[in-house]
Amino acid sequence: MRTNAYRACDLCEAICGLELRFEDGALAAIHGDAADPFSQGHICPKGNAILDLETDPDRLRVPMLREGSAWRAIGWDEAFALAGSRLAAIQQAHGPASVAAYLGNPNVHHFGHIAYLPSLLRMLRTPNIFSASSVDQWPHQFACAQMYGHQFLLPIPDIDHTDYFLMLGANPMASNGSLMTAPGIPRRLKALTARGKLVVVDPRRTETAAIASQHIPIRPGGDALFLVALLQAMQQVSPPRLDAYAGRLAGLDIALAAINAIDTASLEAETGIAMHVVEQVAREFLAAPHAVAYGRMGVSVQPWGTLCQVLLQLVNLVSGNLDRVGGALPNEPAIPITGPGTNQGTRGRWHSRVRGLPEFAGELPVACMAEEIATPGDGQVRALLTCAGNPVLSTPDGRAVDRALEGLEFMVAIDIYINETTRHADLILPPASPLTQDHYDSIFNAFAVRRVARLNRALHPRGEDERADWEIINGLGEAYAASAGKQWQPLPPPRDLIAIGLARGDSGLDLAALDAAPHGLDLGPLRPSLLTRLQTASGCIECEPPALLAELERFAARERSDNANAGLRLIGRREVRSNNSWMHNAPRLAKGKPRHQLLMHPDDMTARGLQDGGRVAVRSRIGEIRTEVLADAGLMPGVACLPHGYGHGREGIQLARASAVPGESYNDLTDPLAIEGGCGNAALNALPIEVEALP
Ligand SMILES: Nc1nc2c(c(=O)[nH]1)N[C@H]1C(S)=C(S)[C@@H](COP(=O)(O)OP(=O)(O)OC[C@H]3O[C@@H](n4cnc5c(=O)[nH]c(N)nc54)[C@H](O)[C@@H]3O)O[C@H]1N2
Ligand SMILES: Nc1nc2c(c(=O)[nH]1)N[C@H]1C(S)=C(S)[C@@H](COP(=O)(O)OP(=O)(O)OC[C@H]3O[C@@H](n4cnc5c(=O)[nH]c(N)nc54)[C@H](O)[C@@H]3O)O[C@H]1N2
Ligand code: SF4
Ligand SMILES: [Mo]
Repeated sequence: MRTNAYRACDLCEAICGLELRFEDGALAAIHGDAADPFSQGHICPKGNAILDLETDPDRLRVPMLREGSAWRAIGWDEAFALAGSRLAAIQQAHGPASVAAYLGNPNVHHFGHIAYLPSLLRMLRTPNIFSASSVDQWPHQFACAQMYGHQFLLPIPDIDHTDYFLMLGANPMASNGSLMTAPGIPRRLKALTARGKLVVVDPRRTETAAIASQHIPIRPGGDALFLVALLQAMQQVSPPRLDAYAGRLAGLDIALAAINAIDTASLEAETGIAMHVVEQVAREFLAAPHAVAYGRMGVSVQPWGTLCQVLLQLVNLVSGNLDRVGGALPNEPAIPITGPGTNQGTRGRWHSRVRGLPEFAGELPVACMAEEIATPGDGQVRALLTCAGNPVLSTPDGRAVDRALEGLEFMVAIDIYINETTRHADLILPPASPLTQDHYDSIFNAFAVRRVARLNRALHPRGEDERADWEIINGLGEAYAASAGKQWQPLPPPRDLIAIGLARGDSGLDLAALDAAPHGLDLGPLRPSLLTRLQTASGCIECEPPALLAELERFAARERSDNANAGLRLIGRREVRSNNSWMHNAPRLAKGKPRHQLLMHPDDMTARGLQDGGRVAVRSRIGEIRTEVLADAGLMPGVACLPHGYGHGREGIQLARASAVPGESYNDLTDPLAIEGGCGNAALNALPIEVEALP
């Protein structure tokens, strides 16, 4: 018997609606859901790979206990009791800070993780909480926290209504969009380039740059200077257009004066971009009926991440496109993530023990996690909880993270695989398939380019010996509380928490309304709401946030490197068929030609005597990896490009398919000391490297 079921894909931020066909109860095929008003049938190869995830023989279903290098299945009660008592005992002996937590990217994609973890983490009372956010979007959140008073008052580019889209350091044709949930990026960008102009600023001619109206190659790390020059040029064309913000701006004059004081004479030498190109962008941006500037990974995980994100907000502001249709404006999600009782984006309430890095939003920068584990002394981290994270492949100096994890007294991982990170765990607690769980996308609906809502209902019950993600957190919470002499209030199932979340909002939606719309609901386009929702103490947009002047000062004193002779800089890339570090075990994605290679400009290869396809050693201050190099004339000379998330050759991982995928880890090269100055986000891109031919 055939049945169809509908659910949003939870693998990336695009939240495409899927039609899942079951035959005799077994998942048989997946298509894009044409009736989803938001995604309109869009699906990418990863959406189809859910078929592989569901049947993956390496996927764990029951708790696994490590004994030496062997793994043994154990019961859930035994597993919870062991984890709870070990974490509590270590804290009793060494204090609350001795237990740390690392939360990875998929947490944000599962209601059963994201809505439940905070209670558990609060009970642990540890300052040592780390996540993938500090190798990702922290500067974006930090800029918004400082300027608008909330880390999630995050203006989203109104991709469907803008006429001029200035895009820095993002490749949505491969990533499907980020902090811009927009399923069907190809369709949306095609409409944009037909209606107006897409300008991509990127060191590589990416898949997105290739379809853009204009590609402006930029030297990695050059964006801050480019944006300073752009803001200066915009003021030459027109005075700031501020009518819409009357009475609601603080410090703009000071900010612009500081920006205007920056010397841009070295623009072309440092960025590779000529001043007349900047002037052209300034004119066109201001002439367009609606325009928006947006920057993602390429500008956040580099040395000037926060500065770039603040400058981007200012570009939208002074052109009058902030909080305006066709510009950048925050979503008003049905389940609010801003407003009273939410974390606005605290700062500096505590500092990391070893390097003294300040907390942001309740977390410390993950670039300092390994040293907190490896450095002896009072407050040393001795036990770790990871949830849906693979820091060995995803965070700076992965080999140091590897060694640090090896030295832990106890590690428990909520994860579905025995991989590069979880192989160090004493205990792995695997959640049941997400398809067995009710899910509401509380995060990506909030970053969507339209106001949308969708309840994803469980498609079948979990196996009897399996546990849902939220049940695991309850189990862990209860067992830890019992050992630590604390109280754990078990959290109700997702449907109940989703209903509570909806009731906190003002969309008027409830569970019944969502249940009645299995393909999701479209509530309309983005609307201006930022000015009425500002959460700054002044009630104004803080145009001159503390980070800006400090960062501009540091920027003015930067070491200038001349594009022409500054050596090679490494940048990353994403590719349609991979998802960070964890989907190379899916045959549908891993098949076909290898995709792990280093890309270099042919001139740079010739200068080093490198052969197309040849083996090379890539070295940074931190380490060396070996891989193959391919010529790519679409890269700026002086730039090399490597995807992250490879390196499955490490011992002891149980991923039959992924282990056979070639490629080493980008983050065996990245430098934990390379963090941007605003909030401590890792500067993974613009990494100085050397490349040498191997025999
Ligand atoms: N050099 C370089 N490094 C990068 C980046 C880069 O561009 N360049 N990108 C950074 C970015 S943006 C991110 S978000 C991070 C990601 O960093 P991480 O989140 O640490 O890494 P992932 O590869 O997403 O690993 C996800 C983990 O979750 C597990 N998992 C998958 N599904 C589930 C589930 O449903 N439940 C549970 N409990 N576990 C699950 C997987 O087995 C895997 O262990 O990487 C960062 N690292
Ligand atoms: N297929 C696929 N999709 C994904 C993911 C995946 O792993 N695979 N990961 C998901 C996650 S966790 C995230 S956070 C998003 C990220 O989504 P995006 O940010 O759109 O993705 P990236 O490919 O990292 O894009 C960064 C771009 O910045 C460029 N770049 C590097 N350095 C610089 C620089 O100094 N200046 C400028 N201007 N550009 C620079 C790179 O060439 C690259 O094109 O993607 C998500 N979607
Ligand atoms: S674009 Fe993202 S949400 Fe859509 S099918 Fe692909 S992975 Fe899933
Ligand atoms: Mo990410």
